[in-house]
Amino acid sequence: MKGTATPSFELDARDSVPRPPVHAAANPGGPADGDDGRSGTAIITRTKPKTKRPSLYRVLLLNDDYTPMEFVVHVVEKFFNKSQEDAYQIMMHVHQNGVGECGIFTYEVAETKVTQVMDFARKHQHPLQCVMEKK
Ligand code: TYC
Repeated sequence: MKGTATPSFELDARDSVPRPPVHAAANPGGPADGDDGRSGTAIITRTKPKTKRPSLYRVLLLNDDYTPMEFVVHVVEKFFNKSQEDAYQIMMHVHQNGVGECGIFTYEVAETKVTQVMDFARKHQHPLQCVMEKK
């Protein structure tokens, strides 16, 4: 918008800091609506802090016929911070149902988990698959 004659509205969704409105006293000769009285531009100020909840992603393990059960239990403990008992239940759920959830995370954390699990499985030459899906 800079350098054009088009009215510009500077409203940053990430800006959660409320700012005082532009008023006439700080805006000599202009009305109290943010118009600078000169170039036809205006600044809209947010009064209510606007927060956005991040999208969440399930991280899933897929069953296969070759990865040892103990290896899957270890993966779930190591990368998803589960107890041995919870990790065993998750592994058995995947073994019996074909797919199962290890945790729910924001995009970047989920992506990191998937990469860590896939790299670890490959390093140990197991075909274990880990994927993420938007909730
Ligand atoms: N089905 C595998 C076996 O019988 C065990 C297994 C469980 C593999 C979960 C992958 O995500 C998995 N050895």
